[in-house]
Amino acid sequence: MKSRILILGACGQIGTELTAALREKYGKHKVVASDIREGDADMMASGPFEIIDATNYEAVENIVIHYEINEVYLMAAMLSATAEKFPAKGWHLNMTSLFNVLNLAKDKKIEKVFWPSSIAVFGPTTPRVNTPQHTIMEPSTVYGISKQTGERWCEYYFHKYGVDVRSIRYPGIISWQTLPGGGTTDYAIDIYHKALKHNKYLCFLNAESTLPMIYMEDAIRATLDIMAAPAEKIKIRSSYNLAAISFNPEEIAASIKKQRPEFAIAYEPDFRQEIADSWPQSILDTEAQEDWGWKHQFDLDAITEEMLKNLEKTYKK
Ligand code: AKB
Repeated sequence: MKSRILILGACGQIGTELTAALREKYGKHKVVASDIREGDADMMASGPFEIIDATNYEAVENIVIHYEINEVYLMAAMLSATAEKFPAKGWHLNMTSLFNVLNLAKDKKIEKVFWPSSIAVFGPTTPRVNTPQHTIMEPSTVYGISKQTGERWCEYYFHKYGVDVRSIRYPGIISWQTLPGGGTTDYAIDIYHKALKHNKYLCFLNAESTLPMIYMEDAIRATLDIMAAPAEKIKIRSSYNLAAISFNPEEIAASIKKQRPEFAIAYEPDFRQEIADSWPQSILDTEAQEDWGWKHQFDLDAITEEMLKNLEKTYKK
């Protein structure tokens, strides 16, 4: 029986830690990592790795056949801020890679797909506080439009072709191992780096920009849990709301100041402010809790402690 996993976009922020977690859970030879460039030394040494462009159907299909892959995690994507600068490239990467994977599953070349959606599927007309699973969705960013369209296609492939596709609407993800690239929520990682390096941070969002966020360890656990759940438990085949915590730049700065009283924050909002203003401030995730038992563990102060402790070690190396 085929029983191998392929991660497309394994060298990105989520892909790096997801690869490590899947290799830990299933064994290193069961998990093939891939990206358009080589990963760091840990990634390359810890199991099979292939250079693949996720938008190239034949390249992905060849790897699926060669390694007898049955599960694909499609983590390659262009995030909100970068996709505003390169709309056509963002659309191409985010949609073509998804169709490639959905079509492999439709043709029974793979059995299960994980595809990440985002809080970016919501827009300025969505209720911003306690945003429910089912609500108005009129995204105003290229990234959000691609994620909302992707959700529709996932649901369509499930209903029409029986594709076992599972998805989460990730909030902003906070992690110390790999830097994010091109997102609007990236400030919530950069702030910890700058706190350690300079004791001050110039934030590209204003003080009141409350957004839903999650610690990487929680996000990885949610991803493993939704993929391990029995198929009948996954009742939503577009994408699940996933909540953890919500905070604004002033609140994260206050959390850092508890450990580093001399830390200072200033604000200089740029084009990303408009993106943040179009997204929810907090999310309701009743369906994820009820269907597959989701519950977050890390609150803001626990995240701050983990981030400062781990980044400090990294900078001392
Ligand atoms: C971004 O900021 O673009 C991402 C996201 C919320 O999906 N982190």
